[in-house]
Amino acid sequence: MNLLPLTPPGETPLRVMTIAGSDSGGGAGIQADLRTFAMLGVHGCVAVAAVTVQNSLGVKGFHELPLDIISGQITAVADDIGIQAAKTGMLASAEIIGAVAETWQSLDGDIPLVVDPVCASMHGDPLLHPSALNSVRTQLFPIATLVTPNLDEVRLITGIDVVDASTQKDAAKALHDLGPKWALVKGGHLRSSDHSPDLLYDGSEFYEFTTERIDTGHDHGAGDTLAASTACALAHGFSVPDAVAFGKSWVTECLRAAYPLGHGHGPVNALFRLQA
Ligand code: PXL
Repeated sequence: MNLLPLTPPGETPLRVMTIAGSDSGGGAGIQADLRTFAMLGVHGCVAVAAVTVQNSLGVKGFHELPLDIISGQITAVADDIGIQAAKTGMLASAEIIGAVAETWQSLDGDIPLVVDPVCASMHGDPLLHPSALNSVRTQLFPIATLVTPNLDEVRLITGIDVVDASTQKDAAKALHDLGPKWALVKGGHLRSSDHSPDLLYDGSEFYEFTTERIDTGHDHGAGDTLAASTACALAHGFSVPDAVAFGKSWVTECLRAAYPLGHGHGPVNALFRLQA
């Protein structure tokens, strides 16, 4: 695959921020985002929103950080270091979403923001209080350049059960109606057994992305890695369709190299280029 342009040694790379949750098992969340940022040659910055207690078998609990600490991380970095793109992941509560949205809107410039509306872990453990869904719709989506829900998140946010190409289009329209510039409906296990069709919509045109499906039991962090790599491409000035195409190809390679870890689900592997 083609990688993103790299920065010469000693020069400052582009800066991309993740506003998300920590995964103690290292597979998803901030840990996955930083691996992808590093492997794509950008400088990763972090606003920790919550700390999860988890391993490969599931999430045992989480602790939310104080709102001023979350907002403070974002403004401290933006005011000094500067960021060219960001992504959100696990934001846990309506209060955190409100603080992140308000802080984001106070920043100078029109910085691309990828919103991955994380609601639950792959084991079904909640990562967002159900009472926060309305804040996702009314506060988080309107500030997004791109939203990247999976099919479970689409159902929770829009009420639409995506079962075929037509309902996938309906969902893309319903998501776009909530205010993001672009909506990506990730196909997951939809339609075909060896391909994973994702549908991107900007309010007027549909773009379909079909990449090879990699069937692995180890796909922890796949959604985070797609959003993180897409944010890196946006930082480089890619158009949203080109950035999504790049993110899809990056996560496909990470899935191909996924490995077992612990007694449950292993993670996608953004370090695949460092291996034997
Ligand atoms: O993959 C979604 C995700 C995001 N962020 C954190 C997570 C998970 C899934 O478990 O733990 C912190």
